[in-house]
Amino acid sequence: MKKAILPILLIAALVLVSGCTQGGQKPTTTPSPTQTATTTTSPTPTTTATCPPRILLKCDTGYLPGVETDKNGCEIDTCQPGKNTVEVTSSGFSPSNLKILSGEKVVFVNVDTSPHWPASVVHPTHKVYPGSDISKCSDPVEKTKIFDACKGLEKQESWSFILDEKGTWKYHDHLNPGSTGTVVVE
Ligand SMILES: [Cu+2]
Repeated sequence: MKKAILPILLIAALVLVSGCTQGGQKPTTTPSPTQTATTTTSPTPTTTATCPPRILLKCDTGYLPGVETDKNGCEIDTCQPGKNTVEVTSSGFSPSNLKILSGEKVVFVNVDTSPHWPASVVHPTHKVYPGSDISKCSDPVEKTKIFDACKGLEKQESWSFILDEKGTWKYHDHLNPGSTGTVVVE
């Protein structure tokens, strides 16, 4: 009996071993990981590529930030003259007629390359607006209370004045007395 069982056990053991080695090889066949890495990201069409980048503008005294649309439909940031801003150009004051309420401030900005000197009429004494007088320009305190820039404004320089007195007030450019403008204070 013993002799007959031994070969059977040996064969059974061999089958088991070979079965184990075969089965042990199976896990070595790694699953193909190529299925997950195939999502193609196509670049989205850039419809805004032609518009320049928006920037945060810091506007000068007398100007307010605004937005305009150019011919390409792009929004562009701009600085526009404020409600009571008078630009001084080579051809005069713009606007040359301004209507304000008593106590409001008017800002004069020289947008010309040569200097301009806004001041109350009448040239050369500048005494029409109440309290104004060109002789007060030498007093550092008094000159802040008169309708007179007391100097030529350089390019891009601004000067502002609060008008409290109601009425129609004419002013001029002291460096070019023929250039005049009007502020109506209501
Ligand atoms: Cu003058």
